[in-house]
Amino acid sequence: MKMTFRHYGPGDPVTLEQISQIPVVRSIVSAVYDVPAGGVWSYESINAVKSAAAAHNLAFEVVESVPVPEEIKLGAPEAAKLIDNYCENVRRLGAAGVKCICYNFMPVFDWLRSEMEHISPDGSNSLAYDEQTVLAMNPLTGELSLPGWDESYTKDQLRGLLARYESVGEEQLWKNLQTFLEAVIPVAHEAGVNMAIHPDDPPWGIFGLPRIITCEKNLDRFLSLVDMPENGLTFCTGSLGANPENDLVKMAEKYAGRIHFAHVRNILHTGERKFHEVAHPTDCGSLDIYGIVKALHKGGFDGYMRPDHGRMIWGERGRYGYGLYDRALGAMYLSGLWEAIDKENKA
Ligand code: DNO
Repeated sequence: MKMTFRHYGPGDPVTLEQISQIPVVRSIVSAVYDVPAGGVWSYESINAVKSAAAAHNLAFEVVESVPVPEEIKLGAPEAAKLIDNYCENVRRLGAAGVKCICYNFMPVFDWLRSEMEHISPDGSNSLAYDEQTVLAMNPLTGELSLPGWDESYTKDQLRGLLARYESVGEEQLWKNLQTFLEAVIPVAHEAGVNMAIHPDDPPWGIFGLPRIITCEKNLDRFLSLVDMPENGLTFCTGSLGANPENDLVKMAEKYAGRIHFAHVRNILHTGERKFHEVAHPTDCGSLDIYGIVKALHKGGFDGYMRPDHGRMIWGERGRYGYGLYDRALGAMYLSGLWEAIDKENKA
């Protein structure tokens, strides 16, 4: 297991120096942010991320994300050209030493939350999701302001995009995903890169849009679309765990060999399709983080791990979910679990 930490580039209030001072972290997880989705990343920009990390003794082995443009998810006529661009990015990143690329296949909206500063009794705050609140918002009136969503769409563009998805149901989305994988995975194989799809967050359809990377049955189907080791998963416990029917301990062990990247965080369920994010340890939430890490170890997990969204604690302000302090505590907790489990198994 290789512990990593996400960094959003030069504009991130969390510095590379701070990350390098977390004792267990050896690589950053980052991306090139100066090219819109669908474009080819320049060698200069890729190398700039790499050398900035190297200046702090950090590797740059994981990219999150190379975004998949909507035209690919829609299976639009421009998809073939955009898939070529995507393949070129995979080649360039492989050549630069990147070993793992995280991406997702969620139509229009990336991860969704209804509240950015849910206050806990201890004064910390975190991200929360309440389906009732989300459904009461109309994405077309600008009421919706969500962390993972590209708000650069104008209302008209968004209306147009949602209309184009009206004819794309789950089965069509599966087909478009298969077309994408059949082109990209052989290139990833050549480039020495593992592709790791991120599950949908939350793992169910929303605003009438299909979502398919949601549960064990669908992960089985996903892995069989192109049955090569490079076609793998980002095992995001908070995303999959939003549905209590997902047995994460079972899934962690079952998929360990195809999990290239683990996003480990905890959430507390407070109602039907209602939860908020909590500190990483098992006792703080509804997910058995110890059981999950143990299952990954048992399954032979050998990929990258990162602490995922943290709370805002100690007065920190910054990018929602991506402050320094609570994620650093998470990195320490997770690597402590890993060390103990690993040593017990070798004893
Ligand atoms: C949330 C993240 C996601 C993730 C993308 C992967 O914090 O895990 O935004 O980066 O969905 O493409």
